[in-house]
Amino acid sequence: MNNCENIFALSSGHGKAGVAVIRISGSNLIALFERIINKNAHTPRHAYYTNLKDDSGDLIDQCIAIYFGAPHSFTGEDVIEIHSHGAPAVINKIFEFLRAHNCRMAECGEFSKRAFFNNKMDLTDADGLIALLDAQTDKQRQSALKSFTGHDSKIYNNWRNQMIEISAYAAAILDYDEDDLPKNIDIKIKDKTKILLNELQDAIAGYRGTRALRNGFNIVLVGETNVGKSSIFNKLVGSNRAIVSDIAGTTRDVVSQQIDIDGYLVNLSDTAGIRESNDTIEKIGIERTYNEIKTADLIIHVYSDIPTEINNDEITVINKSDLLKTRNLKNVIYTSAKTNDGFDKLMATIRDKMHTLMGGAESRVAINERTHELLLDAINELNNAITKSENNYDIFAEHVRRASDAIGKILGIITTSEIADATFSKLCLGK
Ligand SMILES: Nc1nc2c(ncn2[C@@H]2O[C@H](COP(=O)(O)OP(=O)(O)O)[C@@H](O)[C@H]2O)c(=O)[nH]1
Ligand SMILES: [Mg+2]
Repeated sequence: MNNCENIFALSSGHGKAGVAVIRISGSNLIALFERIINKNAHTPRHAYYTNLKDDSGDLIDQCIAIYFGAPHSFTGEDVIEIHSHGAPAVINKIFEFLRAHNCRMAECGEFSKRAFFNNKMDLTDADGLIALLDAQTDKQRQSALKSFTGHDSKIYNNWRNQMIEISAYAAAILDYDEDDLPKNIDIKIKDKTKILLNELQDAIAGYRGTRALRNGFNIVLVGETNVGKSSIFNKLVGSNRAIVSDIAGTTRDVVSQQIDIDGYLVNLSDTAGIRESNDTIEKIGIERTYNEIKTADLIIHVYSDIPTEINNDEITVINKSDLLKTRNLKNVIYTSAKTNDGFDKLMATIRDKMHTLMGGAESRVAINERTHELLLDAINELNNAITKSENNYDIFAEHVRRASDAIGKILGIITTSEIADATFSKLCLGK
């Protein structure tokens, strides 16, 4: 990567807006900044009101411009922010001006990538930033912000430092006299490794919860045709999103809607009723129902009469309670999409299950697909160190060192440019 290039991007949203923020980053932007503010001197972090003119002296717009000198900026380089009026024509004209002044349009995530290479953030912070920019609900915002402001980075760095220390002591056992080493160091490092292994295993046990917190809690409505799944779905999302009809097999595709429950993002899906069918399209729909079930965090199994079996991992609902004479089953919720009966209880039960899975995840280290794999690698190596090294401390040291490498990759301390590229390309232009 060429750090000397000056890059720019629209950092605010696209479309008509009152104000647009254009950000520029580069290794030396003082001359450009003073050209923008029409002055021969400047104070960093000071908002200048300026009539920005192009090189033929025509006014482009009245703007605010701020200069952040390296390293005290988002990227760690010199950064200029131009706050202009938000019209696309103004933005294009400013882009033209910047191109004429030795700047080029940034690639996706290039600002963050520069911040990463200038040690302004590590990869777990970048993961947090990606999640923050995607946050739709308050809980997503809180969780992402925690990662972005270094909560995860601190935990991973702490684990890695301990592993490096253990590995160094293990390697020293063969090289140094017993008297030169701390007493019982062999026992101490094994104990420490076991504690670390437990901590990592505990973190990975929270993967489902942290994933649901970040990407949404997947609730899937399943059951036979005509039991009222689509009617319940519509009640829960608060609109007539899914088609309701007394014709069996009406819902033939998965209908999904995102809703916010207590600040948590929930992906609610209505599915095709499960039955034997010769209809090609309905069969595809039923296949999709099974796929949804695989990724579900919670299944609401809907019946309209006595259930064949009750699975305690699911919420069992008996709908059309308005048509029932008796309701004596335990561990089921009786609802009526017609009279609204039972919906308070259904919502309370959903909330309960959701809080159980995600509430605990809020204090944990965030894990995504990338970090999940690496965390598993680290666990595997620590496990090998404990169970497979048979008092050979060189082998023990090597396994723990590999575990520390896996954590180093999570942080991006040990990285190939592909890993960094994959992370930063998820960030949109201007970040
Ligand atoms: N009486 C009564 N009818 C219902 C209730 N819920 C749904 N229905 C009716 O049952 C039929 C099938 O409903 P639908 O939601 O399409 O079922 P799905 O096939 O499981 O999605 C429709 O005619 C609905 O109006 C209910 O609670 N009581
Ligand atoms: Mg339906």
